Amino acid sequence: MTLSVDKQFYLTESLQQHPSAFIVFDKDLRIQWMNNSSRYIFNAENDNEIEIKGVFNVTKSKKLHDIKVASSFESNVDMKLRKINFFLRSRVHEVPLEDKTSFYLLEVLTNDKDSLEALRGTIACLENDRIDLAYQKQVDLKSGKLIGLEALLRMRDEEGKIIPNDKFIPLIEGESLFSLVVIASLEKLKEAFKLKEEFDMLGVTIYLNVSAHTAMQENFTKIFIDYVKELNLQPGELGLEITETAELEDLKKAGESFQKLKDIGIPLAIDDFGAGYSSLSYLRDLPVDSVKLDKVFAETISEKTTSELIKFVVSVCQTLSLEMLGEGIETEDQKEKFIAIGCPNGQGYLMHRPEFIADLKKNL
Ligand code: G
Ligand code: MN
Repeated sequence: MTLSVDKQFYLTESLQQHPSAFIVFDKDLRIQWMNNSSRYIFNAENDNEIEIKGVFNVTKSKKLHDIKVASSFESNVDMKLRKINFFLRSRVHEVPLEDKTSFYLLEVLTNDKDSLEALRGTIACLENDRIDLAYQKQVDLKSGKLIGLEALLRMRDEEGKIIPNDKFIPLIEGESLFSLVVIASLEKLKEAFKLKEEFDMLGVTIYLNVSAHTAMQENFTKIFIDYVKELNLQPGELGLEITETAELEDLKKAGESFQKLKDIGIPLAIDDFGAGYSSLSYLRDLPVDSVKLDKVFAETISEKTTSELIKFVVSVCQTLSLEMLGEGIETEDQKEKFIAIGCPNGQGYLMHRPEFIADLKKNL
């Protein structure tokens, strides 16, 4: 099939109002046209705010120009949007023209409305410095001693209101854009390490949440290795909580990435254990140091089934030499029950509500 120049015009015109984001570029990767949806996501008035720096065929991991492309292929497109660089999962369609040239139609793969909204919202937060962290204490339940701080991502909308994490994160996890959120978080996290020096919090681990999906991204481990070096962090000072909101296909590969992190002294905790996708196979395939029991268990700890399940996890952790922490502890009664069952550590509103750095500083 070839397309005459006027038909090319009609094709692009018909995509103008399409809900998916489309960008047209030529063989030299010059952007020629974007539809309204693209302009919306990237908040771009002008085509020159976006650059396509490379197009990588996902299946063959080759550059567009190295191979004879099929008429449509899945691709990672290396993009620059104003000042930020990221890869975007896309489908690229090659459309041959009558004059034997082609043009290329990039279709952003996250194309349901919520995903596009998440993409747009995240880009806006990144560009406008609307990414912050709140901190919640983790304690030894018996003594109350501070053992860790969990840094919780807090993104804000244009009006400064907190965007609920489940609105964006599950939808952009695994996108390279999410690595930029991690980088922005690490920048913010430096404030916590400063605090750590000021307040002599030896032995307190500061945990950041990441998804195993994010960890699968290349460069991801490098970001952390560089960070640990830059801040001269000692083993155990920075930890990661591995959260999962989607099924992970290649746990083994994730495990290999995580091993590299462990090797530089970053302890790993399985987050929300026992709920959603955070399953027993995580304990088998990921080199973890601790287990954080999902808060549903705290909620129903008075029920026999729940307390038996917690006992089971306590025993698994003991056998595998893993630390264990109960999440979502809101009452004295829940806390006492966790202690009685043998869960050593805890976190929850009873002990501490998440606070931004300035307030945390006052309460240390
Ligand atoms: O997935 P993860 O466990 O990282 O999520 C932690 C979230 O749970 C945070 O957003 C935090 O504000 C919230 N949280 C922390 N402690 C409690 C608690 O005691 N009860 C409830 N309902 N939520 C909590
Ligand atoms: Mn967590």
